[in-house]
Amino acid sequence: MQKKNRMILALDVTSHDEAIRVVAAVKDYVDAIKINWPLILAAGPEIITELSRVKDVICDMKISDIPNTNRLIVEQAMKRGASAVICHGFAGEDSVRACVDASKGQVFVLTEMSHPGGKQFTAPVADKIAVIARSAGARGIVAPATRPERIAELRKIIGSMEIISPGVGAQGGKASDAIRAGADYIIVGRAIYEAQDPRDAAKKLAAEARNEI
Ligand code: O7E
Repeated sequence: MQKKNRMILALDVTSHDEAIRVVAAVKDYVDAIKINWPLILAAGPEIITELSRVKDVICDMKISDIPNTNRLIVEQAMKRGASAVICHGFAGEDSVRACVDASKGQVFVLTEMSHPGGKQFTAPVADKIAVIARSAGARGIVAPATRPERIAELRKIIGSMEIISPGVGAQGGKASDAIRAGADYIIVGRAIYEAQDPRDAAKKLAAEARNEI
């Protein structure tokens, strides 16, 4: 993933053709595409391979199982062309390590979730999860753009590992705040793919993210 636009597209659309249309419109303004269950279930896992021909694909299955099952999931995603995967940290360090091993380090570990409910269970343990991500050898963490002060705190724990940050736009976070707090990339979904002009929306958000280096 080339750090050019500092933005990752969250492609949570539920049709193959819509996914391809959105990607064609915004590909110049995003550095990677994150796909989650809605698109994988709607379009089939072949969509990973198809999109990987256009951009780096991050498979966001929020993997959170025992180590052996995690390994099997990650192997399938990587085999189909994923550049990285996202796992939860609450299943424990051995489960995170299984993802790290199966992806050769290309894992982002989810720490504190961006939605209001993220404060209930993920926030109190987010610092510990960041420590696990670091000691397991993950590539980076996921931290909330809706609480930029938490991005800054988590940055102190993980040092130079990467931070990717969802919650910009539809969830109320601001691209420039997240980048200024220490995020390497923002993750944006609805504010782009539900916009009247997705290309223009992506262009503006990428400009905001880039200008806050
Ligand atoms: O709100 P949107 O439409 O911009 O979409 C945000 C995307 O980020 C969506 O795919 C959602 O599943 C994801 N996300 C969060 O919104 N909050 C989190 O705490 C974590 C994620 C996530 O993607 O985790 C892995 C990056």
